[in-house]
Amino acid sequence: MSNSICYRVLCIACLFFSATLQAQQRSMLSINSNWQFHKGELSAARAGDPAAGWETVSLPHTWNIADAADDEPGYYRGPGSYRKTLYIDPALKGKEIYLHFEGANQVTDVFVNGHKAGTHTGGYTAFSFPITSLLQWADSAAPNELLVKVNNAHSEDIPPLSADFTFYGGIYRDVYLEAVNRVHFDMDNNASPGVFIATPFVSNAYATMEIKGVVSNHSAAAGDWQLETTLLDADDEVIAQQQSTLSIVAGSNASFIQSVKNIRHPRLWSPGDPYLYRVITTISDKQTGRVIDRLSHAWGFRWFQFDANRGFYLNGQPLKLMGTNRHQDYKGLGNALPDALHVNDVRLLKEMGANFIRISHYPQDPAVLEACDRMGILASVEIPVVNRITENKVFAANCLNMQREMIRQNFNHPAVIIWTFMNEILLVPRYAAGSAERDTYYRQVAALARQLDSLTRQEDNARYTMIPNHGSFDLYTKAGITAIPMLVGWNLYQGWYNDSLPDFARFLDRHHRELPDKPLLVSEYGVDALPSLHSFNPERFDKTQEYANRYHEVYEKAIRDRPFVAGAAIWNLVDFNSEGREEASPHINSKGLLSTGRKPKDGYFFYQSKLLRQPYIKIGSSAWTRRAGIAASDNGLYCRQPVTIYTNLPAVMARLNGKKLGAARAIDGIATINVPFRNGDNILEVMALSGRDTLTDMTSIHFQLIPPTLTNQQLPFSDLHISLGDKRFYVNELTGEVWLPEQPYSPGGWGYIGGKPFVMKGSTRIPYGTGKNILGTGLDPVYQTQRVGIDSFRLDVPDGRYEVTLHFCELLSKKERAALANNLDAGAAANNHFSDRSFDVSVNDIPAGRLGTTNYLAPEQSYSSKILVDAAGHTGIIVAFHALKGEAILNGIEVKKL
Ligand code: GCB
Ligand code: CA
Repeated sequence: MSNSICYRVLCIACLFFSATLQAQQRSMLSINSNWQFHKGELSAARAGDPAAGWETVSLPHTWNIADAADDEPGYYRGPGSYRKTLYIDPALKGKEIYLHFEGANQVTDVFVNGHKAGTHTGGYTAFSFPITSLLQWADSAAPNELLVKVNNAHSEDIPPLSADFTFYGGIYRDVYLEAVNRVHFDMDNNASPGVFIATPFVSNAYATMEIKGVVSNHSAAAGDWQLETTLLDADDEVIAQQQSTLSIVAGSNASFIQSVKNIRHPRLWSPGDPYLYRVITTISDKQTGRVIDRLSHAWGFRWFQFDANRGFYLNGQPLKLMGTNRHQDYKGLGNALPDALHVNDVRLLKEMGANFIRISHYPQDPAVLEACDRMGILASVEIPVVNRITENKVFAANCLNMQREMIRQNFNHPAVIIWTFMNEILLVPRYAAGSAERDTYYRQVAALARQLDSLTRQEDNARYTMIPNHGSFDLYTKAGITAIPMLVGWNLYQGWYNDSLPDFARFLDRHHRELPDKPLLVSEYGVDALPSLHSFNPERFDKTQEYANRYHEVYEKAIRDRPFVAGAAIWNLVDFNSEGREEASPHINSKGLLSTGRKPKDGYFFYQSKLLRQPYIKIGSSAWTRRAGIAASDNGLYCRQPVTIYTNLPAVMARLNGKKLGAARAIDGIATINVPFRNGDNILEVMALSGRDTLTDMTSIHFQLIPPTLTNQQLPFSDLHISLGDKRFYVNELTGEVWLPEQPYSPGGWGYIGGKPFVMKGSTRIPYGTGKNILGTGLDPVYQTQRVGIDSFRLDVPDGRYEVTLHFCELLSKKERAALANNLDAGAAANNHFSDRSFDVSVNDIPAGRLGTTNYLAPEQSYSSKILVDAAGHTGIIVAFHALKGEAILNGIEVKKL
């Protein structure tokens, strides 16, 4: 009998035993259904009373879905209570019962039958409390009252203190009831599995494995137990086995180490072949052989190394780590996602061709790392110490505790290669610049960083440590922060928040020159992109898809060209909620490659074409299927606009409505075709040859073609939407209407007369308009830009009846207006943008309101008005402005023929 057959027999025997004895081992039952939730201080009323503010909910749950997305500044941060009646199966009598929470934000108190079971601090790590002694037992399932108080109020003692994301409150991950025998693997170690797998040596030829853990004997008697570790391959063949005996006195713990030596020719785990073995560890009764506890973990054999000159190596091969960061929230769900959506994100990352994820800025649902193990994505995980610290012992203890929890809870994931802590920790420092307190503060930050780093190395000597800094090289090197971790991460936004695009590469080279021994990762780089905003002359901070594309092209190349850059993680895989953000998309940080509902933007396709090994072709701006533009001439009824095609093949050919358009060479993965769009639907097909195969993609783009002369007979006027003070096209995703950038009036056509675009004085961000959240509208980009000092707006439309909608918004807050009024120098006063205003508007001589800062134009509040007018006598539509005080303004205009 060959060895493998022998093992098979053994295995079948195991299966037989495990089937009959399953009930005696541990059980883990989710208890997500049928909770009662009350927002606010605990109400005295019994759960189930809607009048007292109790509602029935299921977990995962958060109480901030609505208020994190609405226009009221802020969101509820305070207490919330959950109650549930637990019916404990009488079959569990004699077992030890634990409640296991995968995560609740951020301080949680758990009570069972009125008695405190425990408190947990921190919103992103798991916790588990023994509740056996608090339970009531009966012969039928006995009711037990569970009360969970959660509080997401700000605390100076708990990280994160400040960060660019929303701290959704609630029990937002799964909760389990666990039952174990009195003798079991340690259940009281930071909600970890109590057993830790390491592979001290791995090579192609052989590997060693070490299992460390603790067995608890909570029974009344001392005894001997058999401990066994079995390594199975993916076909359930036993590869190795290790046994030992453990004697433990009653009521105590015993630690153990099992070493499996000489695992021959392990099949290595890698992104290309994420091969998983299974490690099964059991405790059995020495006399009867009965299995009393059993843990099962997937494990992959791999070895890795970071080098300051040559980058990252996996299993002896160079591998550039390319991937993204990831936040855990989702459109309409806040942070309360079902597991499947977490897994879906990892799949989307994998399908992009990525091999790396920075799980930022906090540990996430266990489903994420499980998916990374399975799909072959290398990972960094971190605790949420972001922007600043508090200089006290409690804060430090909370940081250290979170780091320990994170490491122990996630230790058994082969995907993890980096433990991270402290994101951009000098971004929001305390005390005045240059003060002695500031210096002391910096020293305290460095001291805490050293504590976290050494704790991490003690806990796990096989992974690397990393601190990601913001792009202030001198600040971090002088504060000693770059010297502490094994890897330095930089979050770089040159060409976005600061400097220009080429400064990114300069920064990387500077690190390599000045810190030649420190391996470097670009732990973040990214750019806001709204698939609804487009420009053919993109500018920094205009939020257009096109500027974002340029940014990614420059960054990707700089990273690719530098072998010393071990890896890079785009900020972010997904758009995410950051309640305090005012943007073209309020409350959303739109640097994701996918929208909050996981629709891909161009960046996603761009990286697919760069990272996927198989031939690839994709038409860019897939969401830009509604376009508009002005025809070349009144006879040439088409409008040429560029369309980007992502491909890793040398050239593409295109067809429009079945007719050949010609070919374009792909330069560094991108081919651009100038498409002569006709009015209406345009079917665009692109193809590229890959050996004998032809790859294709196609799309249908609806084009609203506007003739230069609005009375053009061939293209009768229907409607126009124009954003004043704007250089971008904006697609209203709800209605499909396309807003055009403004243009000056020319006879026969349309446009403004007089004035200039609004510019936010002193802003380093968008070069025109503002990024503020405009209240009372979903058309923020239209309202955020404005023409100031406008005399009139004319459209030489044919005679007929029209609906004209005018959009206005005062773009400065009261405070800004006051500040500017006080500081006005002679020059500024002359072109007085910022004084109070009052002006009359009329449309074809019909009064359309006296508007001003004392009536409808409240700061940052949208105001729009619709008016019906007739155009007659071939004079079209004239919207006239007459300023009484300050300057007249207009933010947007829509004209529809009735
Ligand atoms: C960063 C932060 C991240 C922000 C990001 C941004 O550097 O680490 O939390 O969300 O920049 O978009 O500004
Ligand atoms: Ca506008």
